[in-house]
Amino acid sequence: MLDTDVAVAAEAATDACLHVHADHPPGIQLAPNCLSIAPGLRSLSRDPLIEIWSLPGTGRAARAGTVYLLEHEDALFAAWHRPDDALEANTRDAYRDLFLAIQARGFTYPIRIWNYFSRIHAEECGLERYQSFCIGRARALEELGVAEDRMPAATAIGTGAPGLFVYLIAAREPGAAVENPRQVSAYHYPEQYSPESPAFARATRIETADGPQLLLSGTASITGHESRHAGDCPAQAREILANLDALHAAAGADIPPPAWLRVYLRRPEDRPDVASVLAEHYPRLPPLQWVQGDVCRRELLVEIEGVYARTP
Ligand code: 3EB
Repeated sequence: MLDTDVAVAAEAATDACLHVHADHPPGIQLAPNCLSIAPGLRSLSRDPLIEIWSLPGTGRAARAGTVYLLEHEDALFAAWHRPDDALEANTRDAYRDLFLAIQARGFTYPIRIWNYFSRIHAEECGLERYQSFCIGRARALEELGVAEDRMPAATAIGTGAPGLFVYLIAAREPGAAVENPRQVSAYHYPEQYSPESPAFARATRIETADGPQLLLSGTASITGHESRHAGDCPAQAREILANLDALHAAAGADIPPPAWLRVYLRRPEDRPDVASVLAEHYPRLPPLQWVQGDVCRRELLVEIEGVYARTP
């Protein structure tokens, strides 16, 4: 069982946990049964503990150089951070180090990956840093022999914290990659967005003891491969919801409704408009969480990710 939540009041201290904190000094901490990551995000909600993944029972904490691990019988949490800003080289190192670490422990398949780095639109070696990130990731996957269409759901968001954070959840069996019929697969984007295409699935479907779950990638106002509704945040939010509904349909009728959604806003002042769009769309609004973050294309103002899972 893989339990997910945006925040809970109290969880049993006996569970192996992956915690993500906003508003904390950026870094990674490894306690005996908990891997805590503060990737430099700014929360627009009150609770700075923005994400919890838990597995019943104990996990084994280990550190191998820049890789922090919490290994449980059923899953492996892994995180990587380097505060310097050479993004292409850092990304290549992060993916190589993380994939070798999970493979060595028998958790060969990442089912969800998060990437956060600073100055996402700044130039580095003649490219926008998001493109440097895509190149570093592609090079590492090439070296590792991992095909881009084998990759899981992911997030890549610009923050204010220097350096690069990558963390993931890995399993012994692969999840099922789900693509969105309204969008070109990211790994087939034309070259105009990046010399090396982004390697991620639109969502990962996993089977748990509590039933199937759908782990959504960060989803933006893109159809085909093009950004839609430049500058119009509410219209972008509506396009995203159409994308989420299409993904839900593609993933299977047995997938439950969203257990929670996280909204990344480039401009915090867009929150009331986006909140209205969400409230109109969902008959029962899932728990929402609001975070400041820069989406990888300048014209995109909002991105949404989350988990579809049965809730108690
Ligand atoms: C997009 O659909 C928006 O490069 O890992 C979303 C999620 C985006 C993950 C990534 C990029 C990534 O292209 C951007």
